[in-house]
Amino acid sequence: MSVAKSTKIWHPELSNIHENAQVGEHCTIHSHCWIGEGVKIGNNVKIQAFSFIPDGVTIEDDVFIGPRVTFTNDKNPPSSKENWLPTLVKKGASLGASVTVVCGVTIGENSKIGAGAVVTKDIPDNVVACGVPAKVMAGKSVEKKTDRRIKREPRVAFIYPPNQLMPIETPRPDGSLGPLYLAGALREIGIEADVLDATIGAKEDDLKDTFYRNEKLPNGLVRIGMTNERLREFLGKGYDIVGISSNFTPQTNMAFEVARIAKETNPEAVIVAGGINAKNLVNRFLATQLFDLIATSESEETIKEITTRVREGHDLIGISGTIDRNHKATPAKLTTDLDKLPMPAWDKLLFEKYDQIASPHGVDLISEGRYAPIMTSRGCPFRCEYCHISTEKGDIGELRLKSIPRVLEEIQILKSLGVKKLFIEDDSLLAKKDRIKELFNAIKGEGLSIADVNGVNLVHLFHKVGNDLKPDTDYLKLLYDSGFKQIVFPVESGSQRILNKYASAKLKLDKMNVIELTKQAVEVGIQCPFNMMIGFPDETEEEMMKSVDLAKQLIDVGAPYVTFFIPIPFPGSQLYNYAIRNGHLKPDFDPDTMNWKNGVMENTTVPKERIVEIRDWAWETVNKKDHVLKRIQDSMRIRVLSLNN
Ligand code: B12
Ligand code: SF4
Repeated sequence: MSVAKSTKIWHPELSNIHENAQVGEHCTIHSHCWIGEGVKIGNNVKIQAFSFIPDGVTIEDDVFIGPRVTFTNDKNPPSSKENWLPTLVKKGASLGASVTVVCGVTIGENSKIGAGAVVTKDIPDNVVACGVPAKVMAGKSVEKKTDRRIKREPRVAFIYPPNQLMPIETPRPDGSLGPLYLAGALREIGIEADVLDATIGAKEDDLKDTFYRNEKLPNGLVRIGMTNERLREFLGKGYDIVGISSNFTPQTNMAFEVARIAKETNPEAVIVAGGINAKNLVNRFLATQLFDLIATSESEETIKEITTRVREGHDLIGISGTIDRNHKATPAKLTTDLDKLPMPAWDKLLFEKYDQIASPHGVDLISEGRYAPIMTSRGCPFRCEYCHISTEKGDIGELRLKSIPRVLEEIQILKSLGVKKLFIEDDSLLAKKDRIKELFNAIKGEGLSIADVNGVNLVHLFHKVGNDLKPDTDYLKLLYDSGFKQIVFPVESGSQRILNKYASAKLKLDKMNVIELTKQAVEVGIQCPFNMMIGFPDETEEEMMKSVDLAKQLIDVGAPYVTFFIPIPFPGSQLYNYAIRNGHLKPDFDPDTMNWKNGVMENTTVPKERIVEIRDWAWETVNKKDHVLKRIQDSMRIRVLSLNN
């Protein structure tokens, strides 16, 4: 432990001061105190008996901590360390006896907290706060006016950055839901934001200059979407707030590029990033010095708060669900009632452009009419190691459902915009069978086609017959009748050990006969391609072969094709934490390489080069020749289109 010599610990044998804690000069620590790993305590700090100060707490100089003061560091205990939130007590603050501090807050300079208070929010400088939860009773308010005050309504743009792909990858347009929900939220406070999917471009852009433009980048990837010059022109309209969505790690540098251009065009603009990737690479994002805030959660409320602050000329300190430039985190408020979410601003999607590019989710070049993304729920009951949900339990990973009337209302809006095909983007669409039955019975008559490529878990397609689990044919029929012509089945692996260890044991191969399920689905009329994953850190070749064998059997009974993915340890997943801990991934990994067509992890049981070989061999061996050819042709066709244009 690093404790300055001038510091007095009254009864060292009765306190627990972790060896990695730092305690400055001239402090006093009374008996029975717990000071955890990584705690930082400045100079002249007084800590009275029985205080609990865990990892994540920083206490600046001249602070007084009364007896029995309790700090916390975990909002949803027990959760893993990455989810813990830091707490800061600023210089000269004084905490009375038995104060409890809920983690993730800052207690301002020279402020006093009355005995017994429970601090749940930031406390400004120079105030007195008391009560449960602690409220400011006296002193000045911290909310400083800034020179950001503007005389008109703030102009806001949400940008989905251009994409950079491996040359063998097929580009797909990304009419992402995130920016649409955020624009919908701002509508509720009277602000019309612009939404730009930079892979497609703005109204005046031609697809040949955006989606069908292939620019070879020095990193070996191919960039699709608007050029920097066009982005500069677009951002030159003078936005006060530029929100950048970053869900995908391989796109990280594209998000930085957009932020750099936004900063260059308007140095005064507030630049905010959000999305699964941004929140999990927050240090990298902030290290660029380009971002004012990183959103750390679902942000419908957060974006309203940010915009209101800018509108009123206030600073950006302590906005819920953000981390600011000083790495100060303010917890988000979780939206549990999804019916209260704003309506996504689908009308801001440039449908006439998407109409020219069929399927948003792959290489389906035959257009089935206008499509749009929709979500009927958020979160998932499972927690697969390779998915961000695995670290978000107790938070946005929890399954939350929209009511049936709300979903039907959304569908009517989409129909009024000419949408014919819904892409359901739920993490786990079928999780509540009765609800889905009710929903799909209601949708049946709407004449829509439906596809789902993400959120189907096979367990929900079985039902109990006596003591056995059998494919639920009536359910499959209902799905078909409601418009589901294709469902991607995520079998993930032919090895039960791999399924148990990495995929929430969500499939029990001995109890759920996926061959039988495929037969039934095909009979009902549902096309069911499968996804497999091979190349987990400790997966053996033998286990991979089990997946290949199962895949062959699935093709034999009518699956149109099976895709083999190599698991990528995406930031925010348990697999990422595991990979970093066990030397499969370096903490300073290059996000440009985090592509599922690559073997990314080092020191795996089967070396990554061999995994890539097996993946390519498996794909060609398992799938029918005409499918393999079609995939290559489709992807070539897109590339050729772009070359011709
Ligand atoms: C739908 C979806 C898709 C769709 C559409 C993608 C798209 N562009 O929208 C399709 C099927 C195409 C897709 C494909 C893939 N996907 Co996907 N997909 C999702 C999914 C399930 C939902 C995304 C979504 O629309 N959410 C709903 C909206 C409302 O939420 P949101 O975007 O997160 O936005 C909210 C907040 O994040 C925040 N926010 C977001 N942006 C911003 C910006 C600002 C300024 C602020 C303030 C806040 C903010 O506020 C928003 C509103 O609450 C997510 C998992 C998830 N639950 O997020 C995975 C996810 C994004 N996909 C993932 C992956 C791996 C893939 C694929 C690589 C899979 C594959 N093997 O092919 C491909 C790659 C596609 C590509 N473009 O390169 C990973 C990404 C991991 C990573 N770090 O890279 C995720 C996180 C799932 C996982 N495994 O963990 N995907
Ligand atoms: S079932 Fe899908 S959404 Fe749910 S935790 Fe697993 S990978 Fe994530």
